[in-house]
Amino acid sequence: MNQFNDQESGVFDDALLTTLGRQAIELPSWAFGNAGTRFKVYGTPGTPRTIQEKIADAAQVHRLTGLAPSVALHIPWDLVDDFGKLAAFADDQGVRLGTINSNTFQDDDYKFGSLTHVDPAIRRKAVDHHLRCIEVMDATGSRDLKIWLPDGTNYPGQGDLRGRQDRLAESLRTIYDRLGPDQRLVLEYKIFEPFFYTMDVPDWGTAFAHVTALGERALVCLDTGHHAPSTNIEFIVAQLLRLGKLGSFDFNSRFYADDDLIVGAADPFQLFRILAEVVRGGGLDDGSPVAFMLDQCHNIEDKIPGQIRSVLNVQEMTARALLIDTESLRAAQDAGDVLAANAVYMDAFYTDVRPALGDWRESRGLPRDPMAAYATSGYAELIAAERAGGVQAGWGA
Ligand code: RM4
Ligand code: MN
Ligand code: MN
Repeated sequence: MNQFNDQESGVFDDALLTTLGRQAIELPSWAFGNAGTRFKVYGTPGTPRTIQEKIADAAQVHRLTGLAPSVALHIPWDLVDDFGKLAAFADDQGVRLGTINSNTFQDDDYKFGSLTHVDPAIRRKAVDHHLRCIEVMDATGSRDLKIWLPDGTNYPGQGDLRGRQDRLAESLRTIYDRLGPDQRLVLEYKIFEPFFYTMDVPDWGTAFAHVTALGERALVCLDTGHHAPSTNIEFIVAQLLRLGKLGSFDFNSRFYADDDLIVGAADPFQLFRILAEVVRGGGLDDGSPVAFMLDQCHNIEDKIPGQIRSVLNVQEMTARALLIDTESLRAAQDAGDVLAANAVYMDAFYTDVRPALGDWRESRGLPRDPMAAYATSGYAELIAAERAGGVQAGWGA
């Protein structure tokens, strides 16, 4: 018997359901556009042509799961004349606008760096782009500015590694000082790509150093696809939560690199371990500073069901993580009983929570099986017909 789940009846305790009820997973606008690899981008019937159509599709995910109340924007991909009007449109669709993601990875001027560039004019241009993103946040009411920098080098000797860090710190300081009192800066790290010798924010330690220097409203964004193979990601989660500097997740899954596949699809046990540390570290507590977002592309699968599957994967592994019998686990850990402690952990992971989650969804007026509900909703056929003309949105447009 564990503290959340009456094994005999197989139902969840109220404490678990209250925690699940708080869960919100933000969807990326760019997941609804056509994506692919550098070899080919595949189209899908009904793919959105505008940010408004992306928001309408994201709203279907929330309507069927109750898990995805906000949509992250990418600037300039989702640039519009009136963000206040776009926020009102999102509200009409039953969702709100969330994280604003900057983009310095598609401008020729940034070939040798953006916020780290040796030329102060280029750095100023990159800083100004981020100040424009904050203006968007002011209009949308967004809390988080997400900065993922593509800055890096391809060859030893190409750049002064320490000088790049100093310029980065100075640029981030200018951006951070522009934030409003309720706004945050989340700095995302990535071990490689687009550059292969060094990235200027390659790992959690570098991101932690910079956000610690900036102040309390600067935090780290952990993208689950941004680590070297065999990295213990849940250790980073535990450490950043312990240090009070885990701001957000970009969830996806990978087999080889930053594949941006459906979260949990490659390794559901890793997702469980990550969420177990989130639960243990208070990341799902009321008032937690941790934001949960998907950062994925759907290259060959339909986008809306791909996003539904993703948020359900996170919910299912969260429910399993909440089933860990923490009292028995602590007792076994303190006793040095390795196998008993591992058994407590695996007992929760091996619990099939889908029937209980189905019951819970029905109790909240949601479809028991959101994937099946979408498949029979007719929405896919509707948008394929409605959007037959026009130019489908690509990953970056
Ligand atoms: C990067 C990183 C950023 C995302 C871009 C599109 O690998 O994950 O979060 O905005 O991709
Ligand atoms: Mn990301
Ligand atoms: Mn990525």
